[in-house]
Amino acid sequence: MPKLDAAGLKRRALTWGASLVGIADLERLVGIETEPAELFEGFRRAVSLAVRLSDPVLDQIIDRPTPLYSQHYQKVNALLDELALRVCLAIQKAGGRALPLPASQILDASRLTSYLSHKAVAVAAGVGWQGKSLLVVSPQHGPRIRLVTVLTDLPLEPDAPLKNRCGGCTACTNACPAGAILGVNTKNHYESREEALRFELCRAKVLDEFAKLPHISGGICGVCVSVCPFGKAAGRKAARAGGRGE
Ligand code: B12
Repeated sequence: MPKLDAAGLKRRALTWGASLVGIADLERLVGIETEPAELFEGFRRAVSLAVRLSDPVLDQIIDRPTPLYSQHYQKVNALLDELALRVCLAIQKAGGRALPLPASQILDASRLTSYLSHKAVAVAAGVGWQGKSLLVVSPQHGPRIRLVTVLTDLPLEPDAPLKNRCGGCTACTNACPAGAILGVNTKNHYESREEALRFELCRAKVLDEFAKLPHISGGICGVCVSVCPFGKAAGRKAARAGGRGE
């Protein structure tokens, strides 16, 4: 049986098109909502994979989603699902069990939830911190990443979570077209999404208004993704120098 360790799996995922990869110890995620409740049974780790979005596509988003972003969103979701499948197959070939979860499938349309929160996994896997926008903000690309998760029983070396670096920034709060982001910081993660977001305002803007715009499919907006200084070129430079938000 070929041996597969965390470093080897990460190397392979990066060559398949992942931009960031982290490993979460499922112990860190005990108690999060999953569907079904026993989703983690028989698994020990979650592999969090992120694909970076195109900067020019995101830079065009000012106060609503664009048709270009709508198309990009679908293609990135397809790549994420393929990455999760490839990681699953590599783990199975090494003798492990692996469960790839879909990038963007909504299971409960009234509560707007899925199998599990890819953001919670990414935070536990050290891919980024949970920002005031409720999004995962990575040091390398800010929130300009989309996420997917693969559960496994392989005892891969887990990564450590990152420190929140939003600091006093109010960019997402000021820009949100729904006025939904409260601007409350969190040290590790929010206990409920209502702690960070007037959820109903976000939902109504995205699903009742933006989803009816021409050439826009799926529940997309992108404004809080676009404005985050960590995702912009200048913010990335400052983040590398350790200067922003600390
Ligand atoms: C349903 C859904 C929506 C709904 C509801 C959004 C919401 N705020 O919950 C709607 C359609 C409105 C929506 C909007 C958006 N979405 Co959306 N959405 C999802 C989806 C499919 C399911 C989310 C879910 O089940 N949430 C359930 C709640 C309860 O979980 P949660 O808020 O994520 O986390 C909770 C707990 O897990 C816990 N927690 C969080 N972190 C941690 C960490 C640890 C260690 C622990 C113990 C607990 C913990 O606290 C939270 C509050 O209870 C996910 C994909 C997925 N499967 O994750 C994408 C996802 C969250 N969406 C995403 C994006 C980008 C967006 C939009 C920007 C739209 C767009 N694409 O342009 C907006 C942003 C809105 C916002 N600021 O939150 C990305 C986020 C990427 C990132 N960088 O963070 C995801 C992950 C899709 C993806 N595959 O990348 N979305």
